[in-house]
Amino acid sequence: MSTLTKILTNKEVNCKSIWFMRQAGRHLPEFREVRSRNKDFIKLCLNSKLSSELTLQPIKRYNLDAAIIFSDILLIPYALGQNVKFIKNEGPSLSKFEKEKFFKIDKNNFLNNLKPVYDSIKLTRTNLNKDKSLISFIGAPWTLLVYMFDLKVNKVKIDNVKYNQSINQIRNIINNLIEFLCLHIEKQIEAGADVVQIFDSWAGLIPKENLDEFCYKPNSKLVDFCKERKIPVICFPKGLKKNYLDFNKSVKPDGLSLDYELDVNWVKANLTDVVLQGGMDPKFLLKDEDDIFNEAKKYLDTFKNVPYIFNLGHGIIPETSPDKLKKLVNFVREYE
Ligand code: 1CP
Repeated sequence: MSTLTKILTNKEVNCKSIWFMRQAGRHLPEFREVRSRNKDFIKLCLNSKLSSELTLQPIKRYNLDAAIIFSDILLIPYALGQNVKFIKNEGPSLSKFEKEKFFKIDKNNFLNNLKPVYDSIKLTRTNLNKDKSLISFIGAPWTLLVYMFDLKVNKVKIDNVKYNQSINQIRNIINNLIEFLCLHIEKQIEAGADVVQIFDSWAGLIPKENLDEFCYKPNSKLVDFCKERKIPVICFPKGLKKNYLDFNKSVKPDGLSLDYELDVNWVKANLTDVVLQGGMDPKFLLKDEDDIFNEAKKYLDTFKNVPYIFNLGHGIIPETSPDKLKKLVNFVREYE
């Protein structure tokens, strides 16, 4: 059993487990090398052999306790018929959402589009040591909506979606997404993933009065789906601030990934009955070693007597030096 599974299922305390969000990707020269030869990012994600190789790159370099499959949350809108492009230095750009297409897509068609992800998981599992976890992931429905409707730009646009699309329409889209996300989770588990992480990276944009409906309930359905299959599940509802408390009470995931805005003492006092993960601001990795270690120490000391997985409060920033990250891994492993 991996250290990650031990902590998530047995709530083990003082068991060290380390992995990083976005551990595979742009901060690694070996990733940039592969990427430079593969200009189409979606195609790269759907190349089982390469995506498996990319998944294992950070394991080889840092000997982390878990690999996270190299894929993207936006493969879901892609597999549901929306065109997805990644523009250099700008991020993702999706073609206009087409309601008729979205509600018409057939399940077999959807799974067929994503088959290379499942093949990549199978391939990775055979090459990954048994004592390491293989994490699969999805984006939560709200976060997918943010990209599907291009809502990130400003808050006015979020109100637009609320009032232009009727609330009923949003409900239908979210419910349809949940069905397809469950299928995707199921196939990833069948292929050999042993932990699921749900990224609700834009949960912080949801107006308070809609949190239950757009965030807690959808996450809860996805968490229950994993629990029924006895697969540990970690949620990352980024930006919720003190609403992390209500999220934890209503969703009850096995693990809760902390973002870098949360105060560690508030977390320790309020987020109980759940395994905690992460929290440290990834920007610290751009500072001196002493600053990095002092910040890591804060998390390790505060969460010494509770089940805790070391990670960051969001993904690794592309400018991060792999040498510094390696030093952080060594520091965490050796710290008592
Ligand atoms: O241009 C490039 O080279 C592509 C960069 C890249 C990579 C390496 C993107 C584009 N996605 C990924 C892989 C990826 N995405 C992983 C792989 C495994 C790992 O963690 O190492 C994961 C888990 C994701 C998940 C993801 N994609 C999230 C959730 C996590 C988070 O960071 O909040 C989100 C929001 C996305 C969307 C996305 N994909 C890529 C970009 C540039 C973005 C947009 C981020 C934004 O809008 O700020």
